[in-house]
Amino acid sequence: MYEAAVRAALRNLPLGGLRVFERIGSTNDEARAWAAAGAADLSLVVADEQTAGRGRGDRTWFTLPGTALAFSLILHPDQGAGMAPGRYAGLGALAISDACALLGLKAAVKWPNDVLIGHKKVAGVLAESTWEGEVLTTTILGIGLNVLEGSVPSGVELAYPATSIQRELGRPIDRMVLLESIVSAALAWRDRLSQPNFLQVWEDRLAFRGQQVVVATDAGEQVAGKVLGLDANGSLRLEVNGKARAVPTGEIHLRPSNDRIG
Ligand code: BT5
Repeated sequence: MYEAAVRAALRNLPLGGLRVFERIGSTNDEARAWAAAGAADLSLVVADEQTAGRGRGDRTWFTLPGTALAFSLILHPDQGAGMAPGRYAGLGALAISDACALLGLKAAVKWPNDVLIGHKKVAGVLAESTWEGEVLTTTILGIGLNVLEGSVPSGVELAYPATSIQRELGRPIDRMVLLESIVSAALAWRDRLSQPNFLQVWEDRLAFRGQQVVVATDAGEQVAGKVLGLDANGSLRLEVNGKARAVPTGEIHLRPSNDRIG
């Protein structure tokens, strides 16, 4: 039933292949294994529920059945796009924010990989790349989105306040409509990944632009500064002590420095 609905929703999109699961560990893991076994460009893995969904590092991403979207798109970059691997998290975030805009919801991108509505996290993006030497061969673009009310994890401590599309919209919405909308926006942005306009739009949608933030790396370094924008690789440009400094994507957390996020 779930699979039939997914296939019907995506039938007009030029996907390389499609695998649909009622329940899976992580769609990114499935996509990575499929890519290693020769999956075509633009192949997609979709699951109703994840039992071992992943965020960055060793963090967990919760995907409860019947409520959310979890999927991973396999991208084999051409050399042009391969020059900008840091842009992939942005690609996912822009596609999600486009789909939100179609519903009349204004979403902001908390660099590098979260999508916020009203300062609360509604979606996360996990872009994982595979390299052969210097050449980027595959990027798995994983997207998790809280759609219905029940998707917002309860009883667990989250790194950031969370919300769902239903909560922000004030009414439930068909997950399949959103799935089609996000995947089709991702395909469109993928063709524009190397263009300056891609960065411009990503920058325009950045949360906390012009504000003081603290960026903390998993290595324990803390960088405080004002958000200026992005550089060509998708690194965050901060003004630190009057000087511009680029913070590359990686194991990084960003918070407004006054911590007023609710
Ligand atoms: C992310 O990591 O936000 C990336 C999440 C990517 C999930 C997708 S789902 C499809 C694909 N398959 C996977 O296995 N993963 C991808 P990060 O910025 O590290 O944030 C993780 C943190 O978000 C967790 O430590 C929790 O605090 C919080 N979190 C977990 N589940 C959440 C949810 N459903 N809604 C809001 N916050 C959540």
